[in-house]
Amino acid sequence: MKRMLSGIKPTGQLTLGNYIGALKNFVNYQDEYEMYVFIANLHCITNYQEPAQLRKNLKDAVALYLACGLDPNKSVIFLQTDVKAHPELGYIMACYTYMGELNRMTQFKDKMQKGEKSMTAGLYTYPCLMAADILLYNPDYVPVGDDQKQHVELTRDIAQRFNNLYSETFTVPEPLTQKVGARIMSLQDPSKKMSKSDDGDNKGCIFLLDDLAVARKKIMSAVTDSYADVKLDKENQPGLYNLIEIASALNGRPMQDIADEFKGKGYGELKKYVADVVCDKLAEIQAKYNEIMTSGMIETVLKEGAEKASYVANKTLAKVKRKIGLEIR
Ligand code: ATP
Ligand code: LTN
Repeated sequence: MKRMLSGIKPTGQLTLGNYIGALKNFVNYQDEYEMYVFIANLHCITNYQEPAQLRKNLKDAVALYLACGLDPNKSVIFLQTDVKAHPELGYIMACYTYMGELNRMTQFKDKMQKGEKSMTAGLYTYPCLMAADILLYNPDYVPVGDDQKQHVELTRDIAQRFNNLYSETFTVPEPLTQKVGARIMSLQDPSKKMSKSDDGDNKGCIFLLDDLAVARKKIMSAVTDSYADVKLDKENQPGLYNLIEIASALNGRPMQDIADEFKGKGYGELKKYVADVVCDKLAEIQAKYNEIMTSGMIETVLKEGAEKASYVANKTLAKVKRKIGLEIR
């Protein structure tokens, strides 16, 4: 069985973008692959998080993973800080990464160009920790949204560099992105990714725990265009395209099918359809979430996950340290 690994960084509440671009796919993959999924809590603190809020976001993220269908009997689900090998290999990986490579990372460059003030060293070196997160488990595939592909490419480069320098140690992983839903856009500005952090008033971003009426309103007031003709035209009608993509990703209907059904009808009707699809999905997820939050199962899942993950991660770390010459025994 091929192995797959991915992580989510819950610096805020999980969004519909996270669900469509990441979580939903993990759930589909867990039957076919040996799945490792973790909450990247160390990655959260590259910028300041209010402690109580962070704690809540982390617990919510686990509950939502489970509510969305991730099954602890099929997947290893764990918290990054429960496996001590992550920061240790993260430091080691930083010693096999060049500053020039980190300078080229788009996510970092964008933040720099936007003139963000609190650029921490943790943010700069985070692709090294991400490489460690991945390489500790030797996965064949890393399912990610479009924006994370570059970091997985860097991970491949670091793995190859290490393998060449010593001997075959790491599996060189491949990033895996979906065709539909790899990049869900903001409902208010379809040229920008739907993101929990970029949006001042959150009108462009649907959260998995949004009140259904609020989510519906966000969709009904999504920015579209003035062509007044439902068509699949990503270039000229990106807002409409995004709405159709959201519905298609959630109910599996081909995008063209949905566009054809609403041809000649008003945008309002299409929006209502998309809102129904989204609200049905949110209702299903939220019902399970409420059950899980009161069940006490989160602690058990994380404890078992940490044990299984540590076993694999510690073996890889020991091998790496031996090869480098860090061990004297
Ligand atoms: P931010 O919203 O602050 O930009 P993020 O949501 O991208 O952060 P994560 O929560 O770590 O950061 O993302 C988890 C996964 O969800 C990643 O694989 C990411 O690519 C994917 N993802 C996030 N937003 C979207 C989106 N709008 N469309 C598709 N996938 C997304
Ligand atoms: N960097 C990712 C989260 C992340 C991750 C990983 C994803 C951290 N470690 C390992 C896949 C594999 C993000 O910001 N979305």
